[in-house]
Amino acid sequence: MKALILNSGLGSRMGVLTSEHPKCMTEISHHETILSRQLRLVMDAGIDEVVITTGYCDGVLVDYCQSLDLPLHFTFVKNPVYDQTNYIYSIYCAREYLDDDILLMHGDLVFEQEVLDRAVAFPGSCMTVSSTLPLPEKDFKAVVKDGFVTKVGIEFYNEAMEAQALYKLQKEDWKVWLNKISEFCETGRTKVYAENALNELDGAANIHALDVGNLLCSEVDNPEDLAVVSARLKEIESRTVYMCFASDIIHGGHIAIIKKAQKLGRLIIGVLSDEAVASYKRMPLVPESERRVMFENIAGVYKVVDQKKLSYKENLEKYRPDIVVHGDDWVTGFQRPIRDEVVSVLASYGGKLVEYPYSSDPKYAEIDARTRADLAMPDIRRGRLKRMLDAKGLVTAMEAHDGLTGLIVEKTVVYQDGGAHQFDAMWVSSLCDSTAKGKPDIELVDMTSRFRTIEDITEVTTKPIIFDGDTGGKTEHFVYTVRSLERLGVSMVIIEDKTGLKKNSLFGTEVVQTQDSIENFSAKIRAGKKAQRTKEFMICARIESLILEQGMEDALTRAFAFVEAGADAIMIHSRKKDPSEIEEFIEKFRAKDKATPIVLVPTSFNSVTEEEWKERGANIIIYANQLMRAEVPAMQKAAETILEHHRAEECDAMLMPFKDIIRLIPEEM
Ligand code: SPV
Ligand code: MG
Repeated sequence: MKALILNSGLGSRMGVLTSEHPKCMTEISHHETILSRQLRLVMDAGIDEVVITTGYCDGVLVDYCQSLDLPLHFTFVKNPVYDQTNYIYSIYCAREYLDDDILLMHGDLVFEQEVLDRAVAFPGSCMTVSSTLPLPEKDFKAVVKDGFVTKVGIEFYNEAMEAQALYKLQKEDWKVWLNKISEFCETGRTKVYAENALNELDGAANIHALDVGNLLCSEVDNPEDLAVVSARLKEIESRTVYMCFASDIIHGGHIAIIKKAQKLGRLIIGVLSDEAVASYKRMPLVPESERRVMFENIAGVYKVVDQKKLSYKENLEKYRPDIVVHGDDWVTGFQRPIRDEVVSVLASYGGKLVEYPYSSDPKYAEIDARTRADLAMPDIRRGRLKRMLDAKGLVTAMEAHDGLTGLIVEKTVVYQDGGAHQFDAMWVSSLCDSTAKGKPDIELVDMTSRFRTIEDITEVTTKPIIFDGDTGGKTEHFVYTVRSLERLGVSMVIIEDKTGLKKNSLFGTEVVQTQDSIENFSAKIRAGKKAQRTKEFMICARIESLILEQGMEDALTRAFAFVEAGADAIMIHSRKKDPSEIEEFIEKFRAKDKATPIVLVPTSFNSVTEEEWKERGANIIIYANQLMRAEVPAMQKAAETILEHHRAEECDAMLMPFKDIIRLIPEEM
């Protein structure tokens, strides 16, 4: 497509403003003239061929265009009789260069970007009109019938709309009109508008009316027009546009939407906090502070701010952007409540939501898939638990004892309040790992086998892993375990302060269990920390004092001693239904230690919500065995039903079709 800009005229109504140059060189803002603005917008619309008709002060105009140093190819065509003819003749002079789709505009037209974008994107030929502006007395009006412009001139009032000489013309429509223009000029009708020729076509050129409503699209005929248009531009240029980004990788799709948004005004980018990103998709690979820098360095971004929550409300009320830009993917689906809130906040102050089609380009999906694959790698997976703790304050982990349960923890999502809720991490429980193998939870399943379980899980998932290390075994063995777990990409090992034949804590004092001494256990922690090679791996000390009824004081003394020995976190356990002893422990521990993460396994004391635990000062909530306890009765019931009926038909209703189970399994890693 070529742009054709008509600049031959005298512009005499501008007075002294056009004494030394053509009207199009009049300044409309402190940094732009009518022409330089037109050229910038034409360029942004992807057009690089510009034909300019000249006449009055043609040398000044040509020099000016060249001085702008734009990556545009110019063709200047002088109308030698510009002072005796109208622009119909200028077009005629340029006809040999106009063998393409044409974006035709008068040289004194000032319009905003959206007007041009809409014209260029319009599927057929079109002329810009406004159904909302009053009909002007002396300027162009278009007669519009069934959406088509049938006549253009200053004399039409019936079925007419205010119209501006900005056309996007497809080659075939333009050819019909240009032939008529030639016919006019060759028969001496050169003092009329080019539209007089159009009016004789009787609809042979299919020009649609493109209604741009109140968007700026005005010609500048005199100093009064100039003042009005300059004021409108000032207002347009101070418009702010808001977008929020959760992405940690910027690809071409993001840049394309950023560019579109920048055309609407000064772009403010909200960078979604790590906590909010983690709550709706996954812990970002790149932390918030780094993501800020990424966006700050994109050319033309006006400001980068933090967006703490998924909800835009706080930032919209603070920055009051004129426009919010988003992909149209949130019109349906779980983000809908977030969008609804944006719409209502914008409505409260007259802002507007602009949605662009969401790019489903497979190359962006591939980038996403590659990022996910990276998340599974040991070095990337290991550090994420610590970062999540820092970002979210409270992290949840669900038990996984094989690849399939790992996939359930990885993929189960519940959509609530515009967010997607999922588990942050996986717990590789000694109880469930042993039970899955039909063995008691007495450190009988050896480390080699336990590591195999971890590998089964890591092969198909990406979430961080907390490993139940039982007692950690002998200190001399524990140091090897630490290194092996680091290599496997595990984020945290929890070891309990018991010794001898360990039994599961849920048996409490019903079985013989021996608590380790503070000295021995502290030495084990110290040795583990010393053996550790990666900086993010964590060793958590689990205190069994409440399970073994040794009292609160003992629990607290041990907790502080183990932190002193280097424990990165403390797990306090209880098998009481009543959460009060755990609450008391947290309160007393937090009175002295505000920072060390507290881990809980609320299997028995399960009435307290995650939010309540967070408020009290807990940091990791482990759901230690619920998946195993859900699968065993379901399997038993299926087995019994088949035995009762001597066939499988009755059992079918309680089973999931295998094709649904298979959906969980990744096709390729
Ligand atoms: C496990 O899941 O193996 C645990 C937690 O150690 S508990 O069973 O509550 O002791
Ligand atoms: Mg255990």
